[in-house]
Order: sequence, then C-alpha cells, then structure tokens
Amino acid sequence: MYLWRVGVLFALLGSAIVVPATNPAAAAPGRLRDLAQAAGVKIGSAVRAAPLNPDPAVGDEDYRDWAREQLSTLTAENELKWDHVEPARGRFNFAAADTIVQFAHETEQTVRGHTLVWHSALPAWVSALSGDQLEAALQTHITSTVSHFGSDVAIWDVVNEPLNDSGSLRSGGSQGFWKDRLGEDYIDESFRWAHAANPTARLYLNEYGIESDSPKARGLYELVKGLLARGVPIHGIGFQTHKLETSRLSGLADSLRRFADLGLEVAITELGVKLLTPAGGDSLGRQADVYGWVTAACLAVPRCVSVTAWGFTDRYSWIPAPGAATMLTDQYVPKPAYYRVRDVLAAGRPAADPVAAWRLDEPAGTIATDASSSPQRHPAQADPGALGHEGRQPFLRAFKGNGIDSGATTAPAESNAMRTNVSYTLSVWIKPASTTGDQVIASQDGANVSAFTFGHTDGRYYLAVPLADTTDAGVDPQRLFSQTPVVIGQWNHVAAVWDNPSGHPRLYVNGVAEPEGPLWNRETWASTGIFHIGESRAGQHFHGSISDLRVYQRALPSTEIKALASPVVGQWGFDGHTGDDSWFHRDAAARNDATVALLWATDRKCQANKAISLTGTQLIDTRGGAPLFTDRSYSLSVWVQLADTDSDQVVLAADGTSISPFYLRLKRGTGDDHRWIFAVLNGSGTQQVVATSEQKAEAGAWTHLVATWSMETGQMQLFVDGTVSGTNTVLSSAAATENGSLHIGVSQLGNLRGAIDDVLVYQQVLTQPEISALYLQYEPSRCQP
Ligand code: 9MR
Repeated sequence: MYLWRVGVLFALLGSAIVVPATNPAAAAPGRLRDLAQAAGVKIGSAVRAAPLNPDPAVGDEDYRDWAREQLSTLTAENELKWDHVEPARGRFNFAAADTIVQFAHETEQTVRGHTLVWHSALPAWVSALSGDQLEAALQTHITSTVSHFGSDVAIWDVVNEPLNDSGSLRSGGSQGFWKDRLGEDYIDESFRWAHAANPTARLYLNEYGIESDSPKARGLYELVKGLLARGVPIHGIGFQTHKLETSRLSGLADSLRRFADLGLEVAITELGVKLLTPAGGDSLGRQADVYGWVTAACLAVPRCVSVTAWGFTDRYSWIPAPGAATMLTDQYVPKPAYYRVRDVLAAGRPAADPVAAWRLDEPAGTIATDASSSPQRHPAQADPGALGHEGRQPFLRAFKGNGIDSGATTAPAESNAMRTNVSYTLSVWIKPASTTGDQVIASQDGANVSAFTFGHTDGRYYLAVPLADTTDAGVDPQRLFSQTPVVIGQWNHVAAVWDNPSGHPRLYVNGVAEPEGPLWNRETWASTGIFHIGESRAGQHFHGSISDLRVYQRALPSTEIKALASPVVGQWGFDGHTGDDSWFHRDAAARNDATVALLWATDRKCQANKAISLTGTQLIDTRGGAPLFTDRSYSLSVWVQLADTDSDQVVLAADGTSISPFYLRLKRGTGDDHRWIFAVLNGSGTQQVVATSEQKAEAGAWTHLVATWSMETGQMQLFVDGTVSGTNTVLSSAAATENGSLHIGVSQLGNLRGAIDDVLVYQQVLTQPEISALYLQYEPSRCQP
C-alpha cells in the first residue's frame, strides 16, 4: 500500500509557501481515478520512463505507486517524440516508451501517444530533409510508430502545436518547418497515415492558447472544420492548458464546447499551473483554483473525455520549484490543487442543460452549429444563404429567414432533439423583419403535424400544441398568444414553456411573463421527428433573424428566463469562471497582451483576488471581436478603484477607425479637481462630446461608474455611485470596429493604475432604477477601504 508522506509540514521556496500536510477542507476521500471514473472522465498525467522503471535501482517506487493508484491515463512526456523514437533514419528505439506502455497496461491505464508531428524535438536528420524525402520519412515515422504499439496506444496526438497565436499555420524558421517544407497538406496526410496504421485509434490535434475565444482558437476551429469537410480522420482536440496561478479561465468550457459541437472529443492534455516567483501570498490557493476550474470546465462538457496534468510531482516536472506547477511537492505531499481536483471530480458532471441548442453564428456555410451541452448532438442543416447575417453583437453571426422558403432542419438521424410529452422550454433571440402571415420560429415534427409550433401571427407570439398527431380538421391545436405585440427591427428574447405537471403553457417576451395560459390537456403526445428552425413542416417560414436557440427538457422558472433574456452582451467578472454561465456572451475572453503577469486585487466586497489589479502596464482587452454596437443604444457599467490621480487614466475604451468610439475615464484636473468623463465620438468621427461628472474622482475608494448613450434621443449620461453626475447630447455615435476589442483599463490616453471589477456591457440604455440597483446590490457588503 502506498503511503503519502503526510504529517510533514513541507516548506517550498524557503518559508514563503507551506503545504499543509492535511487539508481540513478536503471532503471527498477516494482515489482520483475512481472519482474520475464515476464522473465519466479519465484523470492522468505526463509520466517519465525512468522513475516508472520497475527496476528499483532505476525507478522510483513512490512515483510508480502514486501513478498506479491515482491515474487512469498516462502520456509519455518525451519518450514518443521523434528525437527519442527515431534518432537516426530508420533506426527506431521504443524501449523507453515501452516501459510506460507496459506500466499502463499492467495498471489498466490508457495511453495518449504524444506526439507524431511537431516542429520541436526533431532530430537533425529530419530537419535536413525536404520534399519527397521528408514526406516519405514522415509517413514511415508515423506508420512505424503507430503500428509498433497497436491497440496499446489508443489515442495519438498526431499533430502538435501547428498554429501561430494569430490563428494561421506556423510558417518561417524552425517553427514553420512542416508547412514550409511540405505545404498545408501535411496535416491531412499525417492524420490519414496514422489512421491507416491503426484504424481504431482516436486521433487528436493538440494545441495551446485555445482555452478562450482567442484568434488561435478561431483559427483552429476553421482548420478543423476544413479537415472534417475533407473527411480527414480526426477525432479530438487536445487543450494543453499550461497556466499560471494568476490565470483566469473564463471561456474554457465555452471553447471546449465549441469544438465538441463539431462532433469531436476534447481533452485537457497538459495541465500545469505555474506559481509566481517570487511567491505571492496565497499562491497554492490560487493554483488550486486554476486546477479546479480546468477540471470543472472539462466536466461541464460531456464530450470532454480526460484531464491530464503535465507531470504530477515537482520531483519530475518541466516546471519544478520555484514554479512548482504540479499537484504534489517533490516529496509527494499533496498540495491544495490535489484536494481541489479531487473535490471537483467527486462532484461529478453537471446535468445536461440545455438538451439542444444552436448558436447559429456560423459565418457562412450550411451547417448550423449545435452548441448543446447535451451528450447528444443535433446538428442542423440550414438552407443556402440563411447563415452569416448580422447578429446581436458585432462579431456574432445569425440565421436570417426570408419568410418564404428558408430554414434549418436537424438531420433525420439527429432528430427528436426534444421530447414533447414532458415539460420543455424554448428560448430564443429573434429580430423579426415583418409581421406578415403565420411565421414559425421553431417546431418539431410528428408523423402528421408538428408536435409544437412556436412563432407569431397577427402580431402576437404563440405556442401551439395539437391534441393529437392528426390532420383531422376536427382537432384544433391548443394555442397560447402573447399580449405583448411583436416588435420588428430589434432583437427580442422570446421563450415558450410547456409545464406539463401544472398543465399551463407560458410565454415570456424579453424576460417578462405574459399572463398565464389556460389549462391544457396534459396528455401531450411524444414526437420523434425533425426539429425545424425558422420553419415548420406545414411550410410556414420566419422572416427575420434568429440567434441562440436553446431547448430545455424542463419548465424553466421565470428567474432563469430573465437571465436568458438579459440584455448584457459582455461581462468580465474577473472571478475565474469557466464561462458556462455566460455561454453566449463569450464572457471574458479577455487577454493580457503584455508579457506582464496578471495580478489580482481584493474587490469591493473584501473578497481576495476577485478584481483585476492594474499597474499601468497590463493590457487587458477582449478577443474575438467587439462585444457591442456603439452606434446603437448602449450602457457600460464598471467598478473602479484608483491607486492615484496623477494623470489621465482610461477605464473603458473600444477600437474605432482611428480613435475609440467612447472613453470612460479619469480626467486629471488642477489641485484635487479630478473628474470622471464619458466621451462619445460622433458618427462622422469629427467631434468627441463629453459628459463630465459633478463628483470629484478620488483615489482609494471603489467607485461605480455607468455610462449610457441613447440612439433615440442622443442623450449621454454618466452615473457615479448610482446617481446621475454628468450629461450631454450627441445625436449619432461612431461604430466600433467589428473585429476590434473592448479595452479594459488601457488606451493611448493613459493606462489605469488601480483595480477594476465587474465590467458589464449592455446593448440598451439602463434606467435610473436599474443603475441604482446595480450600485446598491453591493452597498451592504461594501468593503471599507
Ligand atoms: O515537458 C517537456 C520537456 O521535458 C521537453 O524538454 C520539451 C521538449 O520536448 O517538451 C516538454 O513538453 C511539451 C509538450 O511536448 C508539448 N507542449 C508543451 C510542453 C511543455 O513545453
């Protein structure tokens, strides 16, 4: 039986970090591998052949014991790389890798083969080749390596790190080796050769820097879609996930899900969390947070199959102390990260919710992306020209129906996206283009009629459910209408609920409940047909845009509907969420572009590490495109704490053609006469109109700022701590650049020194009560500086 060296207070980094020998908060006993199995995921690590060696003179018994007891999947850290496996042309050496594979075999662990094609770890003889010679060498290498292990290595990282941070294929220098010498095809070919050598192996592309909605993640997404379209045998995407204790993982689950939605497996393949050096205060706590978030993000995505750490003890790690990136010290003492991973695994996977969903933001093409968190995928085929239209946010695309013959349908094999004989909820954003005729937003087929239709007619929304699956004219559908009229030309959230136990149907428009429907027959029938978006089997079509359609297999309460109907189009809480709760908002795909480490500050509620600390050098901006249209009504809400008032400093700004379409910032004055200002660039880009706060800005205290601009009236308002403090008027406002960013605490006018928290961006003008509420909800627990 393996004994951890517990009971020892082990000090890392001198006395800076002390790993407690036991963790009082550790609630879930059990081995990681058992808990992982119960959660339907594998837990693993990169391992090295030397300490795994069964010969006690070579191996490390503690290392072997821990790996055997705790892990269910192993990755050879280096032993399967080209320089190890084929150091000279045609001379293969599998001895070290065999040690690992043999160990895994004995302990019933799976093995991830890492990696066949990488620009690094290449022997000199390969680098000297080009053209046909290189192609032949690559094919031989892949074929020989994959064949050698057969079914003992069931998963391969076929291609490793092919992309630049910008999302294009690496080219130039040693990093561009494969593409420059073989052309882009090398990826297709490599997967095909690996597949031929072992047709049952799961083949992965492994990459780093794709853990949020980054240009690299987008580039990879397009690359993978191309591979799939060409029939290349790729089965999974590995997310390396090398992180820092200061990393935030907003968007990880979202990014995993986006690739899973292409029908692929996803996996965390190289998790490690490097500590700050010199050590910060609660380094191990922050490290545990990151380990926990990553594990939770994987569990949140049913097609995420494993979490592999890049080493499990600092004794054998590519980042040993003081970076100390693994879950165990070099004496095998578990750190808080170990207990956190254990607790998260013990909690298991969250329930699938929603059961089907379509983001509908494919830029072009005909496959409507299924963004479901359900293990079942329901990809929909859209009619030509229906996708790629303007969405709710500048970077977000939408489906647009012509009202005549366009729609999207699930494939027959993927039909029955929802069950209609039990409770369900449909949630959708739509921008109607007309109120002509009977228009259907969504429906699902029965054998003879639609099992439900959700749409609008005569200017009112409706949910219709027929009593029976028959075209018999005597059987009218049950139909509930909204009282709120359909408004054309703007995005509205509409939800329909069938609450089977109560027998009441319900409709919600923009988060507000319509009067309750009458009692319906609760014997609703089960349909098994095709799900339609923007159309019905009876030939009714939707005229206008549809985005973010979600199907839940339960009656959502009004609080959840209200959250789905939230006008928030961007939110940055800086709390480290994985993105799930703001899935469609692309929450906090914010980056720090400088090489400066991110730092965390105590927030206004006295919670440690829950606000972002800025020293004037960090560059925080959003990725993936502008979150809001600045030439339409909008509001910005943010909490800010100034370290000083020594110069002008920007809180929020956005990318425009030359200057930001708005600035929310500090304007330094003379003496102590410093003010907050909200500046809006007019539509022709010729003038910045400024609203200046009556209140003075001071360093030290947390301040709540809200800026609003109304497209209808041109009114600009600046609120400080819940009350209006400055106003002005500008009748038009410049547009933000579609692929630009929202900047947080940074611009040419001066970076912020202090802290920022809870940035919220709305595509509408907030009312005074809403703004007071935003301010007051924090007031009772406000931290006294
Ligand atoms: O941890 C690995 C280190 O021991 C090797 O020297 C290095 C070069 O082969 O590779 C390290 O592992 C890398 C992995 O193969 C790919 N993703 C990044 C990892 C850390 O650099």
